[in-house]
Amino acid sequence: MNIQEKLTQILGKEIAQASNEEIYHALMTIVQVMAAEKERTDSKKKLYYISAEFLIGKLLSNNMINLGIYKEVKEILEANGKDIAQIEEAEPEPSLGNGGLGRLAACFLDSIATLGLAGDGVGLNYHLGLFKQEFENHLQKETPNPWIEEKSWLKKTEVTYPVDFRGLRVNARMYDVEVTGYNNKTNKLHLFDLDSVDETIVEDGIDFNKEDIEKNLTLFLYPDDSDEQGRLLRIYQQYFMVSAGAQLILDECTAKGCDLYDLPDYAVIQINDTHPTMVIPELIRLLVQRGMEMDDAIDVVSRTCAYTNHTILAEALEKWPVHYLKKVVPQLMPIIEVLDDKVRRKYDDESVAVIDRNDTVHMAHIDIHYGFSVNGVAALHTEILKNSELNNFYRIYPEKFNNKTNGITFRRWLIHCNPLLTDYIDSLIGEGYKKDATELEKLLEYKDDDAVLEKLLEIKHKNKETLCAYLKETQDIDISADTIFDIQVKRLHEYKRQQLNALYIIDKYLEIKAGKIPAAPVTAIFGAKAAPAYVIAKDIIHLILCLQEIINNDPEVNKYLKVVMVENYNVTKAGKLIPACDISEQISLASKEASGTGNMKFMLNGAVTLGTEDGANVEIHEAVGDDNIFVFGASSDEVIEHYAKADYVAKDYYENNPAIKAAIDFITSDEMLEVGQKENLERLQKELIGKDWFMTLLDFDSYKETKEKALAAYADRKAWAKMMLTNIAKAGFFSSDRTIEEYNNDIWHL
Ligand code: 26V
Repeated sequence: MNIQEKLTQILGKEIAQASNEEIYHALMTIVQVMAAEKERTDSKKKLYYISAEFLIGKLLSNNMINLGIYKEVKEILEANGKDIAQIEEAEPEPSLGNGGLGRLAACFLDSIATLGLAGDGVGLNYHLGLFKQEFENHLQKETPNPWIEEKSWLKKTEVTYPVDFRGLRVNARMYDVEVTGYNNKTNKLHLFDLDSVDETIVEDGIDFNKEDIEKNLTLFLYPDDSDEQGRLLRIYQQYFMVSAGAQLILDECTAKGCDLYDLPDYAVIQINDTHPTMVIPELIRLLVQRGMEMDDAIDVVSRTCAYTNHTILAEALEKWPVHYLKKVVPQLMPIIEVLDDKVRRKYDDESVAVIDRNDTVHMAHIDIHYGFSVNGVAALHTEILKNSELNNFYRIYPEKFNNKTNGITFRRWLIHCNPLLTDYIDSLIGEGYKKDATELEKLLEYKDDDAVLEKLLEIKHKNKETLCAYLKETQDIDISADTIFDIQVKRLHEYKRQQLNALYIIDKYLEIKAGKIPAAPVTAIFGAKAAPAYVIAKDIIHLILCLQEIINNDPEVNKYLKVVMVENYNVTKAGKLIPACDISEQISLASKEASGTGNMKFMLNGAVTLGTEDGANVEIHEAVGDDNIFVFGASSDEVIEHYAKADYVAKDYYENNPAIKAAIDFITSDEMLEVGQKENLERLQKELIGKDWFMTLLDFDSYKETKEKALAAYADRKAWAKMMLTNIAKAGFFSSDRTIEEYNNDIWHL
């Protein structure tokens, strides 16, 4: 039966007569059957990628691309008067991640399956995911984001494992999502859940009783952890995930005939940041329970686990007070104490201890001592880990440290999100690049071909028009595709410095008001969620929303400058924004952004980066060369030195730089106070002058100067198109297929 017939049969009516929801569900059935029929990747040794987040995004179109039926389905739908984009709208987006770390895990699953490697994901099935962001009175408001429908991509299994907490035993049930590889076999994402979770306990925004573990365990991703109950709940979630995951791993290995002493020949566990760290003591506990000596168990587990570090921000490195762990998972404490004791006997260095003098357990330290590999996620990041942040560990275990520069899956971030560009690239260099991304370099042959350059500009313009229509429809915002689209989308964090971009916008606004008309009109687009308890981040959102209100409604200014804050930025919206971008803002304080992956997505879609020498920007710079990127700001060495000497004083910049002073003063000007909240704006202003921990003002001048250069360069359309082409051509290195090949060659050995 062909797809058209199958579709009609499932629908029980003509396609033209069916609703978008009906078609979406019918296509889901077709995809699920096809995926289930695909061969499972199987081999003696298997990878378990364990992660608290998998930001998989909508699945229908991606699965259809990977199964090779996307084009056919699109045409069938068209022939019946249906638009595939409208069908996609019917699918809710699972929001099982915060940002880059979770999205990386999803890209990795796609590449692992595409490369035909045996590797499954292990995580949690949060019913309400991350919160949904709404704007009210120019402020972020959080609401629940229910995404699991009656019929969904989740397949309930009969597999359950008991998980014990102090005074409470629960049953973890496994749900599976098929992970289809591009023209290859399939793997699975295992998401554990609790049957007793009750969504009705959520009241008033995203508040709920944090103590009712049986009802709340997998309700939300990372509930607000600003209070003790929230932090305890996080430990409950983490242990639930790793205990069920560890039991699954041991079950699968024993089923394959593994003698548990040979576990490292059957399983490799990649620990995605410190959130799943308890898998180490838990596995040790389970092995001892099954009769192994403690020392042997520690040795076996240490040869099975590998750790990825995703940040050097001190406040993000997890540390749990011993009394928290005793309260929730007392059975792990004796094991963690043994792990600490072994370290203390060998190294007389407090800084590498597992349990410190304040009775706090350092999760990353467990991973480093009791895992066989430690990797950073971009070259600069790994160097910083080795030379400063984790230097004391590097000196003990130099052989464990390695770099794996992040990557992105081109199936989603080019083929799916940018069909116009994809088809055009296909017509120029064939489709080989879809399996071997470095083939994109063949595009360089066309860098002096006027017709090709012209066509790239035309495609970009069409994508910008599509975005304009989308923003008009979803947020009733009017912007023009004939302006420069300057985009910064990512989680809101001071180190990412959305506030630097906002200060530039204020500066520009003041210049226009003073009669200095810019050469080219710009639309500054933001998208960002702030953690519910992160006060200053929410103040920055407030600032941007107020600027949007003031600037877009000022007829003197809005001809030259507009500001858009996209509501509820997520994977789906990223797919609409990225193909339409001219200038990609990657302006974190050097040394702070471990890698960034949005930077790669923008580059692949022909945007030019305006960025600091931070994270993977450094490697993007190397790949495209000085002429195809706009780099500014203090270097990571300079920044690290400022922190060491504690010699950065924001107030000096405020007092001595008139442009900075004017922009910061504007935050609490009468105009701003008319639309915004005094408390929020004053707090942010005070923070910028009095603290500015992430050195916004340090880079203001060089940011402004370099941004002006980029905006001016845009005027020479042909030269700009050449930069676009070079960025696309050099993006091959940033395919997650390359990253996964490196993980496999150096760490997993599947
Ligand atoms: C976590 C937290 C938690 C509490 C307070 C503040 C804070 C700040 C940052 C984080 C980030 C945790 C780890 C993370 O998401 N890292 C991101 O991983 C991406 C994939 O490797 C990488 O591209 C990003 O640069 C990195 O920030």
